[in-house]
Amino acid sequence: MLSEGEIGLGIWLTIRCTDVAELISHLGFDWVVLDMEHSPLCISDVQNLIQVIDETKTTPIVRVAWNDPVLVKLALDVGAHGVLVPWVNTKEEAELAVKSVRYPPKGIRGYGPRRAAMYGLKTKEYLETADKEVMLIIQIETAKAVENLEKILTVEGIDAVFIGPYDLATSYGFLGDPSQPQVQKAINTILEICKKFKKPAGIFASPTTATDYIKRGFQFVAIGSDIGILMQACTDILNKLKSKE
Ligand code: 3PY
Ligand code: MG
Repeated sequence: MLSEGEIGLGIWLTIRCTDVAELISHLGFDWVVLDMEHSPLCISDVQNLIQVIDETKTTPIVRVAWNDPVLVKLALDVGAHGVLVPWVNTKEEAELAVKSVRYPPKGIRGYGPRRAAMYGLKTKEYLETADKEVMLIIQIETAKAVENLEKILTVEGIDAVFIGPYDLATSYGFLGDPSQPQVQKAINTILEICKKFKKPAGIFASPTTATDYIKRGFQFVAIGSDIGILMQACTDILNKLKSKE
């Protein structure tokens, strides 16, 4: 979808429940991120959630807790179709992320594709296609990463860039507030550099900011998280009903 210039809509999954993942993936999201950086999802939760998501057309991407080959191979071995690697700030860190998702000789991914290769039923097919098909998305979410972005994007093997607006805002001195003009300026800079390098750019948004980000040229946009949208919907309903009393 991204290579054909289409827009992909996604959502963050953080709730440790297959029912929620099943419902969300049947709703028609193009992709979901199973968040292992800021949620209680552990690797067995992630495998259970991917098992239900795989019944749908939604692509399961795992955000690993850190740019670490050990965490990346675990996520891929339970069947993630791609990984989102947080806090990639330098060219060297981007090189590490690329190596983590590729088998030797291109990379350093250890061997053991358990569920990804359907427990041995599809080993040959998986090994022939994994390096090509596993998607690597790097997160750009600090001022340092913005400064280094041109160098970072010279690294071969990065499929897409994703902005973490909250960490980005925090690194510019605005804790958790991406609406600040300086942060929005940095977001535009990232978008321009991605265009120059022909890399699809994505961002974590909300139901209210998603449209604006799509208009500005983001190709894959998270409309928020399961828990955030649940909280907002319940709050809105309660406020509406209570104000009529
Ligand atoms: C951030 O905003 O920092 C993110 O990582 C989005 O999930
Ligand atoms: Mg972040």
